[in-house]
Amino acid sequence: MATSMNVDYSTTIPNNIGLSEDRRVLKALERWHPGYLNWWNDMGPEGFQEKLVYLRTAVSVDLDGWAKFGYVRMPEYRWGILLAPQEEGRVIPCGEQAGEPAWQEVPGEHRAMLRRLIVIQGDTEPASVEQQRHLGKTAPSLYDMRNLFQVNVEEGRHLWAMVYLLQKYFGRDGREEAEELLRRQSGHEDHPRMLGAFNEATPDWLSFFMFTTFTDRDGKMQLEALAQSGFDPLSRTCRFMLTEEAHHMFVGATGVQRVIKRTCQAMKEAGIEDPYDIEAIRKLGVIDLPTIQKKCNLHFSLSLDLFGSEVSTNAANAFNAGVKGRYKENRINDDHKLLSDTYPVMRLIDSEIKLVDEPALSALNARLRDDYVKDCDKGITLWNNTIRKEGIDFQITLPHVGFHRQIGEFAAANITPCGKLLQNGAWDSAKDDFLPSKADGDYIASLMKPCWEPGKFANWIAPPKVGIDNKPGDFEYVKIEG
Ligand code: BYC
Repeated sequence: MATSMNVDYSTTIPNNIGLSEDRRVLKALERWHPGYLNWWNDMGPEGFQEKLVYLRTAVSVDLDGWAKFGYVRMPEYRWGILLAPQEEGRVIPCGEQAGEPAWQEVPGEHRAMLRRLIVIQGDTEPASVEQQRHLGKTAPSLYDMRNLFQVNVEEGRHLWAMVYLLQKYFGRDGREEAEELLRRQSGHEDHPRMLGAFNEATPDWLSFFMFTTFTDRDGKMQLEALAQSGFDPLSRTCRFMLTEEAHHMFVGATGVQRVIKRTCQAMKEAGIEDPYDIEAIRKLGVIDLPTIQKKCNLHFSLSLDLFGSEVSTNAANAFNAGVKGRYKENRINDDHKLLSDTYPVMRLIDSEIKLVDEPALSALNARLRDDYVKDCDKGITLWNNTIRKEGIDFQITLPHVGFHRQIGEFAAANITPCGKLLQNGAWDSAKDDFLPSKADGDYIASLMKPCWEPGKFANWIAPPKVGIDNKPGDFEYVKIEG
């Protein structure tokens, strides 16, 4: 049975973990706080730190009514540490020790592995804020600007969540790692962020929507896997983070959907039927569907790299140790040990892509990635339904998993979105058909002009169906003046 926990707002750091009684951790977090605020001011949303933004803040971990809405200046956001309630009798869900009581403290033998996973997870959160910091200036509406900032402050809270685990459970090296999380920077030459996709630029709003569709969804899958950890504080932390994550993917999937809708509507108004008549469509000031497909190809492939190698001893060890489970581990009906099972993995053998049975333990990254691809299909269906409803003959598709990869089985190969292997020369000349070219980027950049009048939207994006917190269409989500 789950026990509920109230959130204490009396300390500088709101929490439901009894921080006021845990002086050591409270002190450590209070020491880290000014550095975090410096980081937020230097690397967080550029140009809007003093503005009032209509944000939701987590005030409880009860699924009904866990957030309250109100105007906040972002540096004054109450970044809290919130864990899902402890489940009595929870057990380690997988691996050698499956069925034993979940750990409430870090088991010595798994300390290094846990620390690494927590640091990697923590590193992605501030990275995304850094990647998106310049987007406010070109927001296509106050509604979108507010959603961007909501995502940003929550990624900040997710950093707090990981830093809490490091400070509470990893002593001195945890404190050092917490400092490093503020020191690394997305795209920095000397101290970049840890994973590839978090060092890429997010140059425009379509990229932001694709990122929140695809990369945040990797976040969801990784958090789901860590929510299955036998280390209970990590599991509880990730379970609450997942509540917030859902909104981020909503922002992404509906953002792209609204871009698509506006394009289709503009095409119809102008009597253009051919979605490949790019020149004519761009003259309407909207983003043509083939370019949207290229952006989808790019962000999907970058996000697939975040699953690591398809066949991985790191992944096998983490599962075997009980520190990272599979997606929905607790609902899978098997022995949760996988010692003699196999799993079919797509591999490149003698220049052919084949499904090969691999030991299931080593194939866990591939399995999580397969679950991710299925989950991505939901977003794609939403987009294609919109295109169909608008009566345009076009479909967005997910590219082949081997397309444009930097990590794992397909890193050395050139594979088209349809799954055809190309030689280097052929790839070089075909690349711009698959991925956004410089000209595509320049065109999208030319559309990125601010549109900040309440209730107004830039020409290239349709308004949302409903407002945030049921607010009316002309609600002032960000108070730009004053
Ligand atoms: N880039 O056995 P391998 C999110 C390294 S997103 C650079 O293939 P493993 C969010 C790997 O570190 C979710 N390096 O993979 C979204 C290792 O190096 P070392 C973030 C990479 O370890 C939006 C070597 O290659 N959370 O939350 O099984 C906004 C061999 O590793 C990459 C997590 O990722 C890469 N892409 O799996 C905000 C969860 N891939 O140690 C937030 C925690 C691999 O040998 N992380 N390498 O030097 C993990 O579970 C795993 O570490 C990984 C990699 C899935 C990342």
